[in-house]
Amino acid sequence: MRTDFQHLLIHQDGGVLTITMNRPEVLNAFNSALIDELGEAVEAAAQDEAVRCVVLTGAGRAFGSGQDLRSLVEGRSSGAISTVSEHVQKYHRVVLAIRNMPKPVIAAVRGVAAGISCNIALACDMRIAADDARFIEAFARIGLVPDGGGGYFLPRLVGVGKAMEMAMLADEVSGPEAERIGLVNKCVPVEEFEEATRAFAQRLANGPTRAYGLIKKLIYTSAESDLQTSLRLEGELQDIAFETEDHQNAVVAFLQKRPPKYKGR
Ligand code: T3D
Repeated sequence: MRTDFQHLLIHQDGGVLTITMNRPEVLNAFNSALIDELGEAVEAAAQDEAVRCVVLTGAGRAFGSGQDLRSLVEGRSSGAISTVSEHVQKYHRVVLAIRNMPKPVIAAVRGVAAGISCNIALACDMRIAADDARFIEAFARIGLVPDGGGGYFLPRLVGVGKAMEMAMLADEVSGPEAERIGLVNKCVPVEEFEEATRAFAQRLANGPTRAYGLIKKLIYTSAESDLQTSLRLEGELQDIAFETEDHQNAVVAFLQKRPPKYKGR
């Protein structure tokens, strides 16, 4: 995949691809170029077999401060943004690319994750936060509703009552509180954040990638379906997993009393 983006840093270490949103002077707020580049990079990562886990993070002291409000105002007055629902579709491309990618995507959040940046973190499969993280559903502060899938992800992660509170009051949720309410998978001291993220991502990148893709499909589809449908799907997906090299080798490894080594196929 290409690496010469204007507002993204791309780094590959083994099977881990780290995508860093890089506009630190505005806490990685999204202008149109950043949204488009992120959509392109996530889609390319999905196609790249050398990538077995994606980490999405922000440069500097923040994950992201949401939509760049200066460019929103400019886009509105120049006519570049005609309807906001049309503009929001650019974010939908990113959200759908993350969810449809057949491998794990982790958001690594230090500092603030506000507005659409918060919701893009929620679209990821898992989240690791530093203890200086600040999650803010900032939309209501400027009289908007959560977009980028916030109305979908929030109640599923933290329950309806907490989702209402976060969306309406738009108060900050700290990293430790985010872990307590299930908004993030784990929160670590800021000085351990980089190493903890690296270890978490490396572990996933060394796992059975095909099975992980099938697990994503099973869990996300099951959240929307009845038990009968989910049981049927798990059978179909298990047929696929059963034929993978990783499954067959892992069973042999177990019987030979040695740890498995997954190749992602
Ligand atoms: O277009 C559409 O499709 C509509 C969809 C909208 C989706 C959304 O994301 S709505 C929510 C938009 N975001 C916000 O409302 C958050 C605005 N920012 C803040 O409230 C605060 O900056 C933070 C709470 C995020 C962080 O506060 P703090 O004190 O840590 O930092 P700061 O000093 O406020 O910000 C540092 C700089 O970043 C500052 O610039 P300066 O003064 O150093 O030149 C600030 O203006 C800039 N900045 C921060 N957020 C944004 C921003 N510039 C443009 N847009 C931002 N969103």
